[in-house]
Order: sequence, then C-alpha cells, then structure tokens
Amino acid sequence: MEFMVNAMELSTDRAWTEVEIKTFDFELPLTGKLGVECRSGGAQGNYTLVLRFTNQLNTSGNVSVTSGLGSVSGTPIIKNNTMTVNLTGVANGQKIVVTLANVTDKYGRTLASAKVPVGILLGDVDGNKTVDNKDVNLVTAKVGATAGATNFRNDVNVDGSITQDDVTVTQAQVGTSIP
Ligand SMILES: [Ca+2]
Ligand SMILES: [Ca+2]
Repeated sequence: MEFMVNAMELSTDRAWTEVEIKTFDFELPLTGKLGVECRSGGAQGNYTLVLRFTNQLNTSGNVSVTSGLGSVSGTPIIKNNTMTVNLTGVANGQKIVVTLANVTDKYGRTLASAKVPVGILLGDVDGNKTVDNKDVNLVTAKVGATAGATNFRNDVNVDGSITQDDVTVTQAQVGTSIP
C-alpha cells in the first residue's frame, strides 16, 4: 500500500509536510511532533512520498533514507513542483528519516537540505506512537463506514472501508510502539 507525503514548503520558515493516500492527507511536520503513518505498507513495506515544493523543480538531487529501516526505490520522479519518492522495505514500529540534498529548482537554485521524518506504526490511529486499546476503540467506532477525509486513518489495511478486519489488525498491534 502507499501513502504520500506532501512537503508544501521545504524551507525554514514554513516547513511542513502532509501524508495523503488517494485524496486523504494529514499533516506531517518536518519538526516537532512526529507524524505517524498508521496504515499498512503491505508485505513489502512500500510507501510513496510525494514531496511538494514551492517552486517548480529542475533536478531531484540526492534522496535517501538516512535513518531507520527502509530504502528509496528507483529514481525520484519530478513533475512541476512535486517529487515522488518510492520507498520499500520500510519496517513497522520506527521513525525513518528521508533526507533530500542538492535539489534544484527551475531558477537553478540549490535548495537547502531537508529531512523528512515519518513515523511508521501500524494501527496507531491516534498517532501517539503507541498502539493501545484507545486505537482499537477508535477503529471499532467506525466499523461499517467508507474511508473518507475524516476517518481514513481507521482504514489501517487501506482497502477503502472500515471493517472488522481493521479492528483485528489494530488489536494484533496492541503493545507496539515507536521508540
Ligand atoms: Ca495510539
Ligand atoms: Ca479497511
């Protein structure tokens, strides 16, 4: 399964990113509180980051996972002001850091290096870096619903609807956390 990170501004004054799957996104701060992806990356731990910049990009520079278990798969794809980075082998229960260096924009400027931290914890619906019964209860409360803008995090197996399967997945993760 995939999610996307949108780095709206990779700059020091207003640096933030958001994660989206299909049309669903949440803010993934570059600094401060860790943004946690609670949805499954599938058996291969595959995720897609879409980093969105202020200006149109020219080159993707060097993008790599500099902390945590996982790696960049293939060459990042640039389209206008977005860069799509495929990640694979991303382990659960950790924080990964994707570092961008030597990215250039259409004005020929080399952008400052940026680190994009992403917490990965299956079932951590409330994003507090621990899976407990509160997360299970949040999923249970939404069983029967179609995943939408306000409840997509409850669809932890990312099949588009919130069912008992999501409850089961979350229950199985109780006790796990991001160190
Ligand atoms: Ca939690
Ligand atoms: Ca589901």
